[in-house]
Amino acid sequence: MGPYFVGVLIPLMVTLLIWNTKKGKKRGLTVDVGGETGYAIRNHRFTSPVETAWEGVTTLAELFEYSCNKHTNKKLLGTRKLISREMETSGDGRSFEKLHLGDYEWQSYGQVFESVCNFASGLVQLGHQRGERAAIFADTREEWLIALQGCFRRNVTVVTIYASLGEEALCHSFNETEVTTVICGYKELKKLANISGQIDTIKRIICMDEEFQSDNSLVSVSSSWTITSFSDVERLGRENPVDPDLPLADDISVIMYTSGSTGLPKGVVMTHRNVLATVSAVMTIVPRLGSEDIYLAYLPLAHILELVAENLIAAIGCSIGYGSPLTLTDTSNKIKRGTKGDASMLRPTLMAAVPAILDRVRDGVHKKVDSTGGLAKTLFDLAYSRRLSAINGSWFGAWGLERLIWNFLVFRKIRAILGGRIRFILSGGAPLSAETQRFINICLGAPIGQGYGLTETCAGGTFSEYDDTSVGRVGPPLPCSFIKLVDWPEGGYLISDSPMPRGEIVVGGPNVTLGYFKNEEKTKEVYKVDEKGMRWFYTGDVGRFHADGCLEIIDRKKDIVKLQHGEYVSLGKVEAALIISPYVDSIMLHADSFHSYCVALVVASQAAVEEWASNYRVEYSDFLDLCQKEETVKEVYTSLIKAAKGARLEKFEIPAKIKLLSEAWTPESGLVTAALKIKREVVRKTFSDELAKLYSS
Ligand SMILES: *[C@@H]1O[C@H](CO)[C@@H](O)[C@H](O)[C@H]1NC(C)=O
Ligand SMILES: *[C@@H]1O[C@H](CO)[C@@H](O)[C@H](O)[C@H]1NC(C)=O
Ligand SMILES: *[C@@H]1O[C@H](CO)[C@@H](O)[C@H](O)[C@H]1NC(C)=O
Ligand SMILES: *[C@@H]1O[C@H](CO)[C@@H](O)[C@H](O)[C@H]1NC(C)=O
Ligand SMILES: CC(=O)N[C@H]1CO[C@H](CO)[C@@H](O)[C@@H]1O
Repeated sequence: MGPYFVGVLIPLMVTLLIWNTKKGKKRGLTVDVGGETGYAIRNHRFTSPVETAWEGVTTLAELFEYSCNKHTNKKLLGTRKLISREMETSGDGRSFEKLHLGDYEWQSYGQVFESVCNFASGLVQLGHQRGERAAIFADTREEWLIALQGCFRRNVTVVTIYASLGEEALCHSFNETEVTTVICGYKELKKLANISGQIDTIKRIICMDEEFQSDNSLVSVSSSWTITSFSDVERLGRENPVDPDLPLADDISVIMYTSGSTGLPKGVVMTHRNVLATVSAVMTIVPRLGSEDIYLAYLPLAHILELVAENLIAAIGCSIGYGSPLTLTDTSNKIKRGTKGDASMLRPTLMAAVPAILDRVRDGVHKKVDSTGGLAKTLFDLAYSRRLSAINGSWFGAWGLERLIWNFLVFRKIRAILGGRIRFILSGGAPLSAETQRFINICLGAPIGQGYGLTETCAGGTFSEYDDTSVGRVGPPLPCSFIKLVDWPEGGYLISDSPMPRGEIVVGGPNVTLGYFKNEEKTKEVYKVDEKGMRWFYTGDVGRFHADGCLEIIDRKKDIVKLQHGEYVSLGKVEAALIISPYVDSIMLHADSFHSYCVALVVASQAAVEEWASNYRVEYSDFLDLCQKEETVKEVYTSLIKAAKGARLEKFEIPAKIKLLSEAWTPESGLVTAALKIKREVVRKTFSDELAKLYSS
């Protein structure tokens, strides 16, 4: 549920147009708003929040129909043809699935619209009643978007769930929303069959893959559920068309279950108006979004960022080509060697990414350059530093022959990794490090910015502008949002702080969602309606506003803990400082008001620790054994202290003791979210014995 950040890369062509953009431009302006006293900022171009960018369009269903009528013969959805699926065995005997994928096969706007109408009619034929909810539980693929729009045409609220959530969360979400129809893939169907006893509201399943028809193990559930294939639903609808039952702006479009960092997931209730406001706001702020653009879709559609992005792309006549994180580039894990990854096949102009993926691109390039060595490395380093200093002065002063030469000699090959035509990237999930942001700027040849939003604000929040080359900030408010900082005295953040006002970030506007499904208590806690009727969401994040009206996220309220003697420890800040140590893969600091000092759980970086062990001839049987050795713990601890000193942490902020763990924290283990953020409560619970031991010994 944490904040997520949106980064932007923009075409060189556009940078030309705004050649004369001045430094020190005001991007956000103060504004008078109601509600709690604070320091409020609005977008510099819009005095009141934007609600829709298309005249007369008030719902996502209308927007889609309008676009399909306008762009009938253009390509909308593309999926790669599967040529073959092979198992490959690696040196250590483990086997991996490798895919050989062919070219994209496209459906036009007109064809997709027909599928959507057929699906909507088919849903009625299957017996889905008015007022009942449907869930979409699947990886990102074209059927997902067709099902979504199909449901919208029948005013069916769609419940979405992260495909990576555990069984408990799944039961909870389906039970709470009393879902009667689930639209899923074969993989997800098997998961559901496992827990069929616990979800009794489900009556029917629509399966996107045909494999289920030959799976005998599903016989046991077919008594309680009717399972129909996606194509049969479309056929049923084609043969028995039903009139649409279109929703209104304030009808609920999606209930989105987000993987909270604590407890069970919460369903965020979004109206058509909410989502449309964000789609419109992004539309108005991104220049030159045109129908020639091609978007590579592979992030989870159950995430608001991807949902907004795909609905926007489909509204303006662009094409969406589907891929997956494991088949993205030519060297991706699941791509058969010698065949093309999604990006080099599609050659997209737009894509969304999580920082983890951009980090991986960066690391991959560095590794490649380092291993090549010699002239190539010297050339790369030189090109990089020349471009860096050019960018530092002004993005726009960076033109000319030299740039063209570097692009030709060095950066062209890097751009080819993502197909060579990328001009814009939306990046979500976590803050992008300044270093990666710069790297992507330089190597992809376009500025990248960041934005900030949450599921609760329907991804509305801030979005940095294309001509802003600073790093570490998330831009001014989107046109659909007001952003207000309010005092948080306990944390030591005040709007009267100098040189910049600081405080908890509160987001208001038509983008703010209705609240949490069936959870009035929690909703009341974080949503407030002011005397003018505007809804405000209290994010729990702490930020500060720069003089030009751009926001910077500096802390998270929940992550600040008071120690026994009253000192406040910002867990996130300390972790960010300590993770610099090369021995650390993941780290979670623990502090509470019963103790006067902090402790930390540290997941060791296997490569770094083993390298140290071999350098110092430390004997060990396996990695677990190595992590339990006192000398290893001591070595890692010493390096943490060094990192802490480097970041000038206070004594009470430095963990007094650590526990070294050998197993990585992955989304599958449930210890981190899909965006790789630590789930503190879960980690605390899982390692409660270890934590207790750290305090008792
Ligand atoms: C859409 O469905 C909701 C929930 O069933 C209902 O309250 C609303 O009136 C419907 N809207 C229209 C326009 O029929
Ligand atoms: C879902 O609801 C059913 C019956 O209402 C109940 O038996 C089951 O325990 C619930 N499951 C969860 C995970 O809440
Ligand atoms: C079904 O449950 C069994 C045991 O509870 C588990 O081993 C298996 O992995 C589950 N299958 C799926 C597809 O989740
Ligand atoms: C870029 O400029 C900032 C100040 O504007 C300076 O602190 C930084 O060292 C510069 N970096 C490079 C690589 O020139
Ligand atoms: C649901 C919601 O938050 N609606 C608000 C949208 O924004 C307008 C102002 O533009 C408010 O008046 C609504 O209350």
